[in-house]
Amino acid sequence: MSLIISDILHHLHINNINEAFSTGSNWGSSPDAAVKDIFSPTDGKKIASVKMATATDYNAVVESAAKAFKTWRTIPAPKRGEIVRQIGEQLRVNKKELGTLVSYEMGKSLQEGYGEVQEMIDICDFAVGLSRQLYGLTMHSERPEHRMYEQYHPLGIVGVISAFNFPVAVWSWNAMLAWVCGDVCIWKPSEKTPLTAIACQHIAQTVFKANNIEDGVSCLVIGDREIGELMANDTRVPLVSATGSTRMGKAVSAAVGARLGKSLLELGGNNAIIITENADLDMSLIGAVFGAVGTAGQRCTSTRRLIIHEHVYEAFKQKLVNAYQQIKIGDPLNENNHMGPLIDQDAVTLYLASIEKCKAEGGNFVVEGGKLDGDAYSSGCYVKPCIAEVENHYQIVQHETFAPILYLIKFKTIEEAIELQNGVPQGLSSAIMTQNLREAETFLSYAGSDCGIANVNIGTSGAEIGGAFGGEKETGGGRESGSDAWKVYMRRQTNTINYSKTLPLAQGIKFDL
Ligand code: UN1
Repeated sequence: MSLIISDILHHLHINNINEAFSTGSNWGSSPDAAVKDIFSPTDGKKIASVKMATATDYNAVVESAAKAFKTWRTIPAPKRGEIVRQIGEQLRVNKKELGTLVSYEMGKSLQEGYGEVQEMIDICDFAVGLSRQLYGLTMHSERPEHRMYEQYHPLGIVGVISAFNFPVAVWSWNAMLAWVCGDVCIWKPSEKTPLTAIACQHIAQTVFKANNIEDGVSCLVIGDREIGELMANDTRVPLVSATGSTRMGKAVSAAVGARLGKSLLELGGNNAIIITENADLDMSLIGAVFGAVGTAGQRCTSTRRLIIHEHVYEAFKQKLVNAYQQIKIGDPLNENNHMGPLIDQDAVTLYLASIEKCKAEGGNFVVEGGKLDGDAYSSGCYVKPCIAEVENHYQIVQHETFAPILYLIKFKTIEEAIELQNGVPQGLSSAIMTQNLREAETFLSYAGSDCGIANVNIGTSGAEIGGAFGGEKETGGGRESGSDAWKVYMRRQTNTINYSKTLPLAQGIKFDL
């Protein structure tokens, strides 16, 4: 086991990574559980060997979660919020170690690793406030001496399938809200990043235990696709929240839909920034470069396309080319580097294949890509961020490649820019850079961006937790984290109460006996 990992696990009081703290929510108890070796994309070293859950393990976890739900839902929401507050405190205490682990296991820069933990802390704070709200409405009844209102009850077990790129933050968006709502959670993290999940599970479990809450409110199941399939088909799991590729989301949605369960999908993006002739180009540059190379282009909100006005096209292209020459690529734990590796060799293969496809379709690379070799890049997962001039209709441009490939597209009118921005199957995030009110408001209007997120003078990535996060079209339509996203974790009940001495029927219907 690598030194970084053993130090961090020691700090977090984790003695055995193959135990989620206590038996009730342990995923790998079957003697026939397979073991998977995990390697860091930063240095290629083996991080750990993690047990993979079997179907029997999964079943035991669901039973423990179902049992825990019966008690958890009886605890008043503000008291549940108090426990989430304590989890937030523990995340604060362990921010440095957890952020380092995220960075080492996933490969994002240390700053972004810390940012991811901060995102968890922020959603804890949000959820604590929410635990004293969870408001329903009251309505006026059409009948005399009647009262109508609605209330929200917990759903039960929430299954959370998360991706490698935000190995812990996306879980926390779901888990913290679900917990204050009175639900219990079963988390299936990406099998590419199980250690950060194990660390968070230990932190949450320590807090639940200290508050004498029975096992099963926070469950972790590390396993392969089969576990996700079991969850999607399981009628004991009323809500499945899944983050990942559109292909995966379609499969989850079909399985959950077939049993009329609820799914919350946060799938691929193909995010563009429109840079108009009225943009502040220096500001636009920071937004564009961070959006494209941050997390090595592996955010679902990463900037994949720049749609640039013809009058500023050449000038902005030159700025980009200069900026890309300054980007330092290497060990993400070294804070001098802007960009770390891709997650694994498969991702590198996909990146290289996408560059070839782009060239075959006529793409003109103004900054060349390629794999990086040499001692500093020994894991084999480091690549160069690159930029290509393309047409929006190219197949490769229509497709989300999880890598730092940035496409440049030219436009003449704002209407054309919006059409290009919307002219892809995905609809997650979008942005416009302009100091012109008309352009900004057109972009935000009903005739503007068709995405779930539309920003002005901000890049496409780095959303705050306070807003609802998600997108339209092939992005799946789900909304997580802030605003009223909590409602999906609860069931709404409409209550009408008659305190009169008669029983009048609605719609004035007469029915006398
Ligand atoms: C994701 O890539 O799945 O807006 C989530 C952002 C982050 C979350 C990204 N706050 O870029």
